[in-house]
Amino acid sequence: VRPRPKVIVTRRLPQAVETRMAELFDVELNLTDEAFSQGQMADAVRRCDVLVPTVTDEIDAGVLAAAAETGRLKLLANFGVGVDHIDLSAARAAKVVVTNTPGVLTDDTADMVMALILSVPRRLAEGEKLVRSGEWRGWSPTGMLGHRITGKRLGIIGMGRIGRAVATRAQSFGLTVHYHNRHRLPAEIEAELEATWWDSLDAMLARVDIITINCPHTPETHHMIGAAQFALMQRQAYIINTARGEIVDENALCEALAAGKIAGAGLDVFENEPAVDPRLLDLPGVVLVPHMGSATFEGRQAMGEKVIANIRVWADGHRPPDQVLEGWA
Ligand code: 8YV
Repeated sequence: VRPRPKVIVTRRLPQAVETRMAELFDVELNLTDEAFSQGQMADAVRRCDVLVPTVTDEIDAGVLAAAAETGRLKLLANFGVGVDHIDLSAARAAKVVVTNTPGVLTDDTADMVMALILSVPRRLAEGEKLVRSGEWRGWSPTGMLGHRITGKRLGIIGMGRIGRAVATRAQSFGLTVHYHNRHRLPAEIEAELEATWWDSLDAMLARVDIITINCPHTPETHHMIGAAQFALMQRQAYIINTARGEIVDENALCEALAAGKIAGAGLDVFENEPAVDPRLLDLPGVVLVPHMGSATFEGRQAMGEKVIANIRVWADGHRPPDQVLEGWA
């Protein structure tokens, strides 16, 4: 009988997930739900076979060096699809396998993109504030006018699972779909999504009305949208980011919004979470939500089940289904 792997979970997970983990593994939970300090993290990775981190844990070369002192850590079973907080090449060098949770948060994140696409041009947050403040003086023919969604051009950056789920939703809202992706989609998928591919990101940015970022944060996509890109966008353009804050130069975004270079932004993610550039708080045309794209009961449960499945397959000596292959191939 194989010993049960020692699994350390850095944050609280849905109750049913924690219960199942306790049945299957020798699990240690962080009951405080406070992110580990550097010292706690170094201690944890020396003592476990499997670490279950989240986006709030920085698993850098230093953490992996601490793990290497005992050589016990073998699997980073990330709770989340994005793995930009993990140094993949250091993990690879240390022979630590990394897994993530793709697929199960696609629809929820795409729904959040649509919520922001609908909220920003239609000024939902401003309207809500008006009602709550008691300052609403009643309906007026010219009150609270926003911009129509139907017929606008949507530019999707990153046409993976989430980008495609956004495209499907966007079609039913009458948006025309444009996309920029490293690789062009197969013709039949392009036809199904009625999507136009742009080889040049800059060329697409200059032509679309709403931009949504749905790519991972990597060294290549870091600050992919900065001052030069905002300068290309239309004054009536809106930008939506549910991916990672670091893909956008937040300072350049604030400057572009303040200077009226673009019309607005819908942000679920920020460059220095949980800190938000204070300039964003005072700008009209901006809707801000706290990194909640995958925050549904169903989604977080499914993410936990994926983490468990990855650990079980790995513990059985097989390649886990969601092994992150970047840096491994
Ligand atoms: C989570 C996410 O909120 O999966 C991701 O990459 O951003 C979200 O699902 C969180 O990052 C989980 O670690």
